[in-house]
Amino acid sequence: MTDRQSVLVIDDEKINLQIIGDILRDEVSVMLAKSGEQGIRKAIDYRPDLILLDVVMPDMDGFETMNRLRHDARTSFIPVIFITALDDSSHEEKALLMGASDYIQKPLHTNIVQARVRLHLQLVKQRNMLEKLANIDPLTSLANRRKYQEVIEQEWQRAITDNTSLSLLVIDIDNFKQYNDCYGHATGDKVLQQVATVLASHLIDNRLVARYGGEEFVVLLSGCSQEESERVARRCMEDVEELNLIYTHEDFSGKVTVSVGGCTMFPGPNCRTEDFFNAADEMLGLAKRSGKNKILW
Ligand code: GH3
Ligand code: MG
Ligand code: MG
Ligand code: MG
Repeated sequence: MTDRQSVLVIDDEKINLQIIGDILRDEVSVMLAKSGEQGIRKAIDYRPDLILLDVVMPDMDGFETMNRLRHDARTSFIPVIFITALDDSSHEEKALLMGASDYIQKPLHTNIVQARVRLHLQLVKQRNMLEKLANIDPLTSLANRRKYQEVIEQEWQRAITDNTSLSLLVIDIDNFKQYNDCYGHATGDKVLQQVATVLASHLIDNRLVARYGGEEFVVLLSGCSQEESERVARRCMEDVEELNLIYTHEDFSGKVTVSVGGCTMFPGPNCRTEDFFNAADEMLGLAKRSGKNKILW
C-alpha cells in the first residue's frame, strides 16, 4: 500500500484544474473535479486527505459545496482550502468561519501553494497518528477499549432512535494464565494476535471487534438478531479452537479456547450501556464457572 497522500481539486475551469494539478502532482496523488456536485461525489468515494476548492463556480459555488461536505459524516473531517481570485476579505472571513483550513488567493504562486498543501497534509498525518494511538491496541491492531466506549455510546443512541437491537459478545481466553506459564509472555502475546485475527475476520460493516483488555475481547453487532449474533459467537469460538494451539506442561495439556457471554437488547432510555455490558459479562462468568469453552446468552 502506498502512503502517498491524496488531494482533490474542485474547480469549474479546466485550465485551473490543470495548473493546480501540475503544481501538486510531484508530491501527492491528485484527483480533479469540475463541479461541486462531482467533487462531493469523489470526496465520498475516495476520501482524499485534503480538498482544494474554488469559490466561484456555476450551479453550486464553493461555499455551498463546503456546507454539504461539512454536513456529511463521510466527508466532514476532510480539511478544505479555498482557492479564489476574489480578493474581498469578507469571503475569506466567511470561508474560515465555515471551517476552511486555509484560503489561497490567485494568482497562484507554485511554492506557496505547495508549502501550504504540505503543511495541511502534515497536520492530517499527525491527526491520523493521534487517532490511531488513541483508538488502536498496539499488540493486536484491533480497536481498544476507549474506541469501544465511543462506539457503544453512538450505537446505543442510534439503536434507540431507529428502534433496532444491539448484541454484545464478551469473549475471554480460557486458562490463559496457564498458557503463559508454559510458554512465556511473548508466546502468549502471539496467541493474542492470532485470536485477534480470527475475531477480526468476522468484522463487517455493522460490527466492532475490540480488545477490551488483557485476554478479553468484545464484538458489538448492530441491528443483528439474537439468532444471527449467536451464530457469529459460535463461529468465533470454533475458529479459535481450529487454530489448534495446543499447550502441554508437566501433567496437563490443553488447547486454547474461549468462553463467550452474549446479550441482545433493544436499548431504551432507562437502560445504560454499562448494564448491557454487565449482562453479557455475567453470562461470561457463568460460562467460566460451568466448564469454559462455551457460549451462554
Ligand atoms: P479463565 O479461564 O478463568 O479466564 O482463566 P485465565 O487464566 O485466562 O484468567 P486469569 O484472569 O486468571 O488470567 C489472565 C491471564 O492473561 C494472566 C495474564 O498474564 C494474561 N494476560 C493478560 N494480558 C496479557 C497480555 O497482554 N499478554 C500476555 N501474554 N498475557 C496476558
Ligand atoms: Mg471558478
Ligand atoms: Mg481468561
Ligand atoms: Mg480475563
